[in-house]
Amino acid sequence: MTEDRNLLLKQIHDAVVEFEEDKAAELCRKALEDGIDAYDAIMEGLAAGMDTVGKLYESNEYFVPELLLCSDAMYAGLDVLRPHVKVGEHQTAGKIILGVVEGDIHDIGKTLVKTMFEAAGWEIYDLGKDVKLGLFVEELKRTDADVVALSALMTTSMMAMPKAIEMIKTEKPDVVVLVGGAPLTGDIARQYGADGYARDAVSAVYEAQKLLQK
Ligand code: B1M
Repeated sequence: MTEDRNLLLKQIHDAVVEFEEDKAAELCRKALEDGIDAYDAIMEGLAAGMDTVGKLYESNEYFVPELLLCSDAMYAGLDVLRPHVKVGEHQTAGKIILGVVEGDIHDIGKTLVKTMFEAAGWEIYDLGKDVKLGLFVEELKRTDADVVALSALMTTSMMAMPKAIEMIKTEKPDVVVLVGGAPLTGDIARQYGADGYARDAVSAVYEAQKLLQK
């Protein structure tokens, strides 16, 4: 059983790496039929596949066109799995604004973060990617959200975060600002003035919840 599970997750991984969009979706449906937890299939299949893709990119075996095709395969699988993701049932939902900061178009991680908040019953205002900093403030004024979540995938784009946090806190000092993305750490988040940092999509929900309860 464990072997079958691991084989299927590996096949999902491979479908992303080999940019086989239809196969990725089909295998994800099979994973659900076989009773594999949707979140595990996302993380151990689809996200693990993107991780390998990243390594192939770094070693110059894959280039931008391959990355885009792999992202399409990963999204095809995510569309199947997303409605089935379960998070702890005792969460109290809130309102969250979510976006990738300006200059950065990497939105796969942000989409996973969104998925987890959606599954936990939060009201989400997704601003997408390459979001101008002022837009976070505009959306905060409009929605009076409890949390603003900023994602960045590049060491260059993450430098926009301190400015964004300052602008957001000026508008609403008690709003919780959460940051995440591969180049960030808890230390950097603190230096930037964020209230919290999460290293992955699941802990983002728990961190937001914890900070709101403070
Ligand atoms: Co590019 N890219 N990319 N890329 N890309 C990276 C990020 C890079 C590290 C590759 C490399 O050089 N080694 C590098 C950045 C280097 C740096 O830091 N300075 C890079 C570069 C340089 C670029 C371009 C400049 C390339 C070029 O055009 N010359 C360009 C950027 C353009 C721009 O943004 N202005 C570019 C473009 C692209 C594609 C469009 C082709 C594609 C993105 C497609 C898309 O997102 N729709 C792409 C991809 C796929 C990657 C890699 C291969 C994979 C990123 C990814 O999706 N990972 C990446 C290399 C790598 O990571 N090894 C790379 C999977 C995803 C699930 O993980 O996003 O980390 P991640 O999300 C995690 C956590 O970080 C966390 O939770 C998620 C899941 O648990 N998390 C949060 C994320 N946000 C969070 C927010 C939170 C909490 C947790 O709270 C708010």
